[in-house]
Amino acid sequence: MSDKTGGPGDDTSLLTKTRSKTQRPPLYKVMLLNDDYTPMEFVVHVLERFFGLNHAQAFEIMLTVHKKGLAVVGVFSFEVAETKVAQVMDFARRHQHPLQCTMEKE
Ligand code: TYC
Repeated sequence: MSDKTGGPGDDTSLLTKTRSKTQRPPLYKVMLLNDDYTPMEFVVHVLERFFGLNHAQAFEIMLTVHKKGLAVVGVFSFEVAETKVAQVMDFARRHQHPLQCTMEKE
């Protein structure tokens, strides 16, 4: 019997599958910027409080920012990164320190 039923295999376009690579959600680097006024202890406290670092890790990253001008403090999903930046900026503002925290797509 001829295959004119409109069933599978009748239309060649149905055989063209779009191959889509598995999509990973984009990640965002959260960075701390150096300035001349924010006390070192305050920065260490911020890193412990908002990024879950222990004192030694926090001190090391603070020193990297102090010496190099900036450092990545963590990599997160967009929403988590946005929340961390907002928390740090708000905490710094409330303590009247000019500390800056930014995020950038990885
Ligand atoms: N440079 C500051 C000082 O000498 C310390 C500092 C470190 C400030 C890291 C901001 O993100 C920063 N007091």
